[in-house]
Amino acid sequence: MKNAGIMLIFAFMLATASLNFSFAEESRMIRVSPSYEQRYLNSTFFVNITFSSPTPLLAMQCEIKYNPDILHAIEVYKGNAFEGWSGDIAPWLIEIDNENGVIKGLFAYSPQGVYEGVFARINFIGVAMGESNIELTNVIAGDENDIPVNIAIYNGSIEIVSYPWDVNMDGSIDVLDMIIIAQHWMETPESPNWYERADVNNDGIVNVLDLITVGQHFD
Ligand SMILES: [Ca+2]
Ligand SMILES: [Ca+2]
Repeated sequence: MKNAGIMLIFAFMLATASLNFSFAEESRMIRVSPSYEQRYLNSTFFVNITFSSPTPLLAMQCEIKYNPDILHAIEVYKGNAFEGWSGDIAPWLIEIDNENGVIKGLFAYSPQGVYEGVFARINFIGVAMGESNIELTNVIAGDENDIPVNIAIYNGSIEIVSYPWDVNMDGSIDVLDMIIIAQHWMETPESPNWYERADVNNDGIVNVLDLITVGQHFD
């Protein structure tokens, strides 16, 4: 009876040990945040590179890839997690290459180690319609015991869409958008030349209300 009790405790300890282990492995991650979001053409926005780890990380580095036909990176900023930042001690290392869609030279470190937070913030602009992956590559992170540590990578994507009132999707809200509405005047989804984008307010008919919506958003 006593042996059975000990066996039970032993089995329980084994089970929790393996649980802890798998939890630790899965919870150390670096992540593109947001994982997916829609943004408007010609708008600027931030993408964060965040991380979390069951052991304090002393340092991290990575590169970031994106589709330069859809996104351009404007600037990279230090996150709130680590103390030291490549942009502060070696700004010449940070390279934003909007021809090839890659950001290089990002690293950060803290002597006492950090568990989680924002590694870097990237300011992008959407330059064309479509979806771009944002991929983390050449990720290296280290804690007190291991360099590198195993770390799961979660990439993200941004889809660039246009405002409904940018009828011709050229990034400007002007008289050209009004002309398209005029070309489809009083048409409905049953009309042979129905053009959904001309129905800016999405009420099933192209009329003066659509003109007003465009006019309210003129550049
Ligand atoms: Ca337009
Ligand atoms: Ca309408």
